[in-house]
Amino acid sequence: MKKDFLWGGSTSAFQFEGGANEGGKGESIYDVISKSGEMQIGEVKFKTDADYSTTSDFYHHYKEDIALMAEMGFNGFRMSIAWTRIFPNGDDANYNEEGVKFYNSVFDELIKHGIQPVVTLFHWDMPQSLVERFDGWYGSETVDAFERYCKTCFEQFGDRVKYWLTLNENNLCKLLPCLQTKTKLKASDENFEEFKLKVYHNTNIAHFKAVKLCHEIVKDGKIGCMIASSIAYPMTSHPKDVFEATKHQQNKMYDYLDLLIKGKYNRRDIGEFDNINLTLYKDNSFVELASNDISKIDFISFSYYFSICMQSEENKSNENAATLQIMYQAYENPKLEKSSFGWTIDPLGLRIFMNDVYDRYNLPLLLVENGLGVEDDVLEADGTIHDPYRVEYLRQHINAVKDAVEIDHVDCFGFLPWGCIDLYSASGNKKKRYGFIYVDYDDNFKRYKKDSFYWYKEVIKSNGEKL
Ligand code: BGP
Repeated sequence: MKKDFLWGGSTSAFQFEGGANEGGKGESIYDVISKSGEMQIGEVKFKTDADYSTTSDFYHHYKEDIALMAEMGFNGFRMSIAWTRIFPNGDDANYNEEGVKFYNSVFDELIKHGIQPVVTLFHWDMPQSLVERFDGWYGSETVDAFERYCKTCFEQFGDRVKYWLTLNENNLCKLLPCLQTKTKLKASDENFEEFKLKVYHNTNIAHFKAVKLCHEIVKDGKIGCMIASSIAYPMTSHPKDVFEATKHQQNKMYDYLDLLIKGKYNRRDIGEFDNINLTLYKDNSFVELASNDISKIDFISFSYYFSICMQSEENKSNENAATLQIMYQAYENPKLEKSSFGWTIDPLGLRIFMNDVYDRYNLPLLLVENGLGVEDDVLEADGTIHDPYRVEYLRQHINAVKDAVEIDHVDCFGFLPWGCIDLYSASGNKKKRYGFIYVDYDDNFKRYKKDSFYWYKEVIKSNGEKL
């Protein structure tokens, strides 16, 4: 691996930061979820006991956490900025000084320890006030507010933060357009298509505006998109299954990347707009913004956890829906093992994806989410946590990245696995843990080093040689 390869970990504000009632922070949609104890992903509503207002309390533990990261040898750390800590209502007249001060301290601390911050501008925690007033991303006012928020972030932090990511996993926006809106629609609702495409289009304007601003404001700054990689295999060699798998990858990944990188919607997306006579994509200001070189990303960052299988309805050979069926309408791969959460374990799928996406776009890659989330970690009486399953998962996946880089010559410049210090799951589960560091939520958020901590430290020290 290259000498300056970024080794580290990854988090998001709403899942890791806590301190929701401090420092003048405004309410985000996750604070509302914490209060109501109810969450909705797509059309599925469920109860959650995850209190996102505290989570792992990075807000008060950042110095200790950054020292632990430095001890492991991190030279990169992905986090997100909580929009509501900078603008409590999303679009206030002035930014919240306390919020800016908090992130200044975090970035200073990271730089002091030789850790390069990689910052996501929007990791889903939409200001509740924008949801109430403008229906979140459905309203163009939200895009304007986002632009101002980004400008503030670049101006305040751009002297130290050189790697930026725009919207987390926005390739899933068309699948889950109501995640950050007040309106909740079912896919079968009459106006769903229109709503979905307007939300999608607005998030894309927001993305391009952020990229442009970053290039204008941050000296030597690099900005990328962040996508959920979703490698799909055909269940059999039947052409209909192959077609389903191909279609999935187009719809869920490549149509989106085509827009961001080529600067215009591809024919399938245009077909969707045309079907309901929406002409938004033809607006001059959009065409100009999207096609301008200054609005083009510098790299592609992505998450990778599992692969899925697709099959055609008429040719069904496997009735077992994957756990992620709700989202992807996918099926279990009979050839692969699964984690206790039903996610397939497929390191080769990671290498396949990296090759595919690099062949298509020829842009550097940054892996910003990967790892094994389980409820199995046990804090022993002596403060140790034995997690060989996590080491095994990561060993296999780091090997896949190495193969992609060293054998296939893919340009990948970092590995930042998810939840390097335990945090709350995005789907309301506080017991699912990914970290090298255990957080005791029942005892003042105390931190403990897991066995994987010492293993990862050696991996980093040897630049990926000692696995
Ligand atoms: C990604 C999100 C993260 C994170 C991760 C793991 O989709 O970007 O926020 O949560 O998935 O998923 P989970 O939290 O459900 O284990």
